[in-house]
Amino acid sequence: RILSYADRAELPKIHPLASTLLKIMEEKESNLCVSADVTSSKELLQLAESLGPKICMLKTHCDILKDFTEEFSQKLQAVAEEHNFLIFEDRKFADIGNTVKHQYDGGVFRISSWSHIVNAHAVPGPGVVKGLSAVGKPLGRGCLLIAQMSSQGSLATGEYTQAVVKMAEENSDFVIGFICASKMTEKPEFLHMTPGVQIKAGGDLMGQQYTTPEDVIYNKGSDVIIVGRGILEASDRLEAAESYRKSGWDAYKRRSGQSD
Ligand code: UP6
Repeated sequence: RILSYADRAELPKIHPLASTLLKIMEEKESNLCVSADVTSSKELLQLAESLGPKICMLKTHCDILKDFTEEFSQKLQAVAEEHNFLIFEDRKFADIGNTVKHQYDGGVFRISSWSHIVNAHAVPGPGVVKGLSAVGKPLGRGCLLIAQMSSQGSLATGEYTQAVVKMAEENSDFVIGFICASKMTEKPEFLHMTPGVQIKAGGDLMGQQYTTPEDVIYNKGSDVIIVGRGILEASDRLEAAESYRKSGWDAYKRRSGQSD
């Protein structure tokens, strides 16, 4: 039997943002993060509005939008508040601290102004976390470190993955968890989020590999499923989102011993 999301939200050492997310998950009965990989800001806002009630988090790639504006980012924040989900900009920062500080805070996107959560590769060493933290920590933001990737031939394995976990544990004032395939640490303060999820296992033609919500949550012990094309390419996106939400939630209930 494992701690429930609600129990983990109350842990003494929990990061406030992780606690917020865990409470949202429990309240909305959703461990689903939709990956809103669309190229028009209007479509992204429509997605956020319609799928908002089903999700705990919405993941963006702001640099694939053809028409990103500050107004769009303000609208997205309003929808996130309305439907009670967090925004995760999947920027995958991977440079020296001083550079990522500017990339996070500045440029056209001003990511720190609208995204609750960002992520980073650990490959530059702890400086990348220091740089992001300098911007994000005063704003109450949080960061995920990429410990593993879903793509075929990923180099983020073995000792590298272990070193990422250590880096997260040493920076728990800003790092709230991992992008990973399975549970990385027994420390229940950390959140595990897994991309490469579809109802049917398989992959795409560019190395993506899929596992099922059940496998990710129940067998691998992750916390959040990240789903893009499994929902975006469905004929009815809302119905697909509900089916992923239910699969993810049922798997969590089984894993935490709250059902049979
Ligand atoms: N993503 C992965 N694998 C990783 C890390 N991130 O797929 O290891 C991201 C992709 C995409 C989403 O950038 O936005 O998760 C997965 O989309 P999909 O469900 O359509 O494959």
